[in-house]
Amino acid sequence: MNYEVRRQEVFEKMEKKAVLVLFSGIETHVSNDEYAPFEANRNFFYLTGLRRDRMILVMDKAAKEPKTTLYIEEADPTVVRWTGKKVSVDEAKEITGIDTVRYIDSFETDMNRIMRRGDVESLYFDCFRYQLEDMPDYNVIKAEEYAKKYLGVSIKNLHPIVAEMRMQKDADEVALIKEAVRVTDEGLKNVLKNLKPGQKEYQAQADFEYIVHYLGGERPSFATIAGSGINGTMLHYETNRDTCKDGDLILLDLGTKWEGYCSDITRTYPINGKYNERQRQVYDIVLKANRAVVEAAKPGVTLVELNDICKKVLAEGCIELGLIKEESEVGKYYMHGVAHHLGIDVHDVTVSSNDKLRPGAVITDEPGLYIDEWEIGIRIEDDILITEDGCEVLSEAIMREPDEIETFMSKFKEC
Ligand SMILES: [Mn+2]
Repeated sequence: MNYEVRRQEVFEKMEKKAVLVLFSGIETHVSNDEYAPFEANRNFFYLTGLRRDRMILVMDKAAKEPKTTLYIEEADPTVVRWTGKKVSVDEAKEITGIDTVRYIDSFETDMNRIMRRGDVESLYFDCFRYQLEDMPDYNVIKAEEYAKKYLGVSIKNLHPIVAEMRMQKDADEVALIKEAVRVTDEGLKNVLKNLKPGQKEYQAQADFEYIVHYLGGERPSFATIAGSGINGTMLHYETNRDTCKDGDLILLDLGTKWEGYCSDITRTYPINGKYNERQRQVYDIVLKANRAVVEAAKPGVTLVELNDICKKVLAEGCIELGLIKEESEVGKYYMHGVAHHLGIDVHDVTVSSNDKLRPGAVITDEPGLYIDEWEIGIRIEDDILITEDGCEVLSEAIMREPDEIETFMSKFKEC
């Protein structure tokens, strides 16, 4: 990964007399001595390749020569004994390409020295907040601290600058998403090999997640959804405690995290190995919508337009099945968007859903129909890379044709 190139782009987009201060973050306390698994600030990871806590990236554009400094924690032998190795100065230099790496205890003094120069007019922090009612992120807390400490210096938000960059993936990033997709494919095959009436939804989840870990994925990229029967109609069902019944479908929405990058795939399988007629009719409509989005996905198109194309196919299908009379009623059976960006986050940064897609964008393609009265929930989700003149389905190899799925399942039926 060329983190140097990314930082250079940030330098160019920053105002002239500005300094960027970006924290990787600190662990979130759960209770007693338990901490939530650490997740580094995504923009910090994007600009450095590092994902540990207590690191700080400082990019000083106001200095005579623009200067980048990385601060890391010094390895304390006692802490290392209990919690494992820390990144060393040499490793940090090697990964990030930053020449100046200093220990974190000199950060405050260094910052004071920079601010005393008197030439810094603005400070950039990652001020992103998903929802205002969320607990403020560590970077937001720090931004507020500095705003109070250095009155008269304006606080700028780094997030839109990096978000814009993160929306187009480079070849290295695409390669990582492809790996995440490949592991997900293997995981889904393992689910299919074992799927049978009477098993629990959490067992399908376990069959998938075993492969994720066995093949070296970091972890599932989000809480695995394994919803059988009516549970398949609940969009973010993740209880996974019910029994898979003969004649029902199971909807599996899942993914793998691979070196920081996510896949996000959904497949809907017949628990007993065969789709019944009605399930197949609904499945074919959803598949048609999935393929229509693949046909339409290219530079210049927006996520909103892709969703309109998807909705039209689903609506026509629902009219044919007698579920609705007019296209406008399709919202009764399809209530989410067909696509979102995918990358370091499963729902990756998006400046606006009305922005025209550019080459390098990686998005999902996930039409679905959720028919409570028939206890049928079907979603077919693929991951797509926008290319110069169209798109590449990164998950093309993951079985989605009903015949192919049935044939595959029949090979593993107990005789
Ligand atoms: Mn998705």
